[in-house]
Order: sequence, then structure tokens, then C-alpha cells
Amino acid sequence: MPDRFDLPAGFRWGAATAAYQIEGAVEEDGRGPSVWDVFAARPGAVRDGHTGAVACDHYHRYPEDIALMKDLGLDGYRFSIAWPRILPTGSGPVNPAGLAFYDRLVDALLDAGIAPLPTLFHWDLPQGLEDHGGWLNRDTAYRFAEYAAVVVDELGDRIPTWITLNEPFVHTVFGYALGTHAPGRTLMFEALPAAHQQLLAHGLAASILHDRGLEAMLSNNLTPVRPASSDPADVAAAAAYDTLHNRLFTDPVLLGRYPDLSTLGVPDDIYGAVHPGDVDLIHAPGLDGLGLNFYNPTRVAAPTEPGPPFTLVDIPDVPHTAFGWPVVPDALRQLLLQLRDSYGKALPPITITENGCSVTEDTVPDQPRIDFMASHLDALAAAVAEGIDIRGYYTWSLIDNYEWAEGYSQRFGLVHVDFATQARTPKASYAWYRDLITAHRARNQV
Ligand code: IFM
Repeated sequence: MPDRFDLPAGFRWGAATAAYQIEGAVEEDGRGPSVWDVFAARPGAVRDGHTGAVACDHYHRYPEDIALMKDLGLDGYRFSIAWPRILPTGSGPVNPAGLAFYDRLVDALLDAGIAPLPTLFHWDLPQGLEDHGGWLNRDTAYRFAEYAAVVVDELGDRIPTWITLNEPFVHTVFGYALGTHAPGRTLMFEALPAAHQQLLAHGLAASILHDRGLEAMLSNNLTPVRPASSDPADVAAAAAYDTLHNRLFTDPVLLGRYPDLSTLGVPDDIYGAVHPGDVDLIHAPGLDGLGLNFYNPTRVAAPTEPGPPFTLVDIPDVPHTAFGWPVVPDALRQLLLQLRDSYGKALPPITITENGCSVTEDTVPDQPRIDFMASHLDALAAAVAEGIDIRGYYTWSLIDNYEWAEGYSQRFGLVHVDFATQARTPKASYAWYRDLITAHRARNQV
């Protein structure tokens, strides 16, 4: 395959997963319950009552999965560490068996020549902390810092770069505002202290990483927001949604201040959650890299009924994924340019830490996924040509896995998983990605 994607020589090719979505073994080796174990057991919470109890059984099958990664030629693998494996109730005594699993995983990755890129929190909060309010309790940020120190002291000798949090927007809004994800709270805007507390946790953990000479990244799911029309009401609604989805999670980290939240009707101190000095704790450590998870742009109109000051509307006349998400690859390029315009010199190098699509009934032929990845890599190369510093691309996901409230119905993997037998079968996209990586290496002689 010719290397049509003009990306820099040191560009890092990767794939991503997350603990609860692949590991299974939820009661093994001393792991404590997470909010997702509890939420998924609630009748009606997850499609078809699916849980992550077994998932891809990666906890036992990680050698096979690393062999697939090696064959694929990955430079890096993004995974997450399950907090309840390390500290089963969220704080207190460390569970050595939990740490030992990640020791084995990291060593096996390094043996395979694959750089581990861990995320410290990808939504599986220990239920013991949720019982005390979860991310609505400021204390959780400090418990996260303790957990981060334990993990980093164990694995930091082998891993230079860490992601603190995955998608605090999605965790806050789906988990605490709308209740469609764990922990299932329906607080609407009063959920936003959970956002602040996660950002505080990020800042505290970033300082811990820097104190040990390691790099800190944060992975946000960002979306370019388009008004449905040029009507000033739609334009104002789009600005409000942009504040909620994007700026609330990026401005404090990169600029050291929260955006004006009055358009959301949220007080400046986020219902008393923001204490003096917090924003400094979030901003001062600095960010060594921004992890960008990109799936789709968002079209926004003025609200038609009382409630949030915006309505999300579909984007017509574009293809949609099995999930119903609009496919607009150039929106990735536009988002990257917008980030540069908004943050200028404060914008650190970017790594795409997730990008991919679900194809519901796919097995091995998965041309829509190849088309999705190819078109987004074209957009990425265009952004690089316009001067944006992009260091790597981690596709979501290496293997089909547990797609949260959708259970196992949405398949995002380059590798098909038969959840009855756990058989792994590489899809057409796997071969395509392997050839792309090989061609990029050949062209750059690395
Ligand atoms: O599966 C999720 C992942 O956990 C976080 N980012 C989006 C993916 C697809 O929905």
C-alpha cells in the first residue's frame, strides 16, 4: 500500500482500549467493585443487561492481545488502569495482585516493542468512593492523587508519559447529569461539580507525574460545534454548548481560568465546588500533551422547550455510523485549527488518543471502518500540513469490546471478538492498518 498519509517521520501509530471494556475478571485477585459493576447490574440500565464481568477476558488473554498488537506493528498501546484493582475500595491498603497484573502487562508490551500509554481513570470509579458521593465529593480528587502516586511509583520506571483522565465531559454529563452511564445520577447542570473535581484530580496527578520527571496528558472528547443556522438564537445556543462540551474542560487546564458559565446559568464557582487556588492547581502543572478523542462534530439549535439553553440536532446529508454518529472527517481538521486559534502558544502537542467507528453487524469485512479511518487520517495530514503539531494516532479500538450503555451491540474493533468463545479474528481494517503502518515506516526508514 502506498503511504498516502503525509504524516511526520516520528508519528506514533497506536490503538486504544479501557479496563472495564475489555478486562473482565471483575471479582478476581482482590479487585473491588466499580460504579460500572453496580450500574450494569441495575435492570434496564444497559442494553440487553450486558455487563463487563467477562468482556474480552483480556485479564487472562492479554498475551494473545499483545501478539495481535505486535503483528499489527503498533508503536504504542493506550489502555487504562482499573482503580478498583489497585485500591479495592478507592483508598486504603494497596492490592498487590492488582498492581502485579499491570506489571505483567507493561513488561509484555515492552518485550513486544510497544510503548504503553496508560490512562489512570477511564470511568470505573471504585464503588467505595461513589458511596461517599463519587466525583461530587471533593475528597475523591485527593483519593485519585493517592492512587496515581501508587501506580506511578510502581510503573513509572518503564512509562514516561501518562494520561490522567479519559473524557471528563462524557463521564460528567452521561454519568452525573443525564444518568445514562454509571453512576446513573440525573443532576443536569448541578452535575458540574463532578467536572471540577475531576479537573482538580487531573491537576494533582499531573504534579505527581512532574515531580517524578514524567509527562502528563489529559484526553478530552472535543467536538467542533456548528449552529444549525445563522439565526442569532442558534448561534448563541451553539456558543453555550461549546462552553459546556469543550471549553469547560480545556480552558482551566490550558489557560488557567474557567470560561464564562453564565450562558449555561451556572454560577462562576460551579455551585461552590471551586475553592480559591483550585484553578492554579489545575493549570500550574502544565500539560505535556493534549489527548484528543474525536468522533464527530455537533450541530446545535436554540432550545424549543424549557431546560438546557441548547438542543442537539442531527447533521443531514452525511453518512452516519451504526451508532448514528455523523461522519464528517474534515471536522477533525477544523477542530484542530480551532484549537490553535483558541489556545495559541498554550496548546501543547496533540495526540489523537481515540478515533474510530462502530459497525454493528461487522465481522471480518469492515470497509466502512477503513473508509472512516482513511478519511480522518487525510484530515489529520491536512492539519499537519497547516502547521499543527500532532504526534500520534490511536484508533478506537484494538478489539470489539463493552460499549458501556450499549453493551456488546456496538463493535469498534479492528479485531472481531466472538463473545461466546472469546475467539479473536482480525478484520479487513486490521490488515489495512498494518499495511499503512508498514508503508509509513518504509517511507520514513524507521
Ligand atoms: O468506547 C468509548 C470509550 O470508552 C470512550 N470514548 C468513546 C468510545 C466510543 O463510544
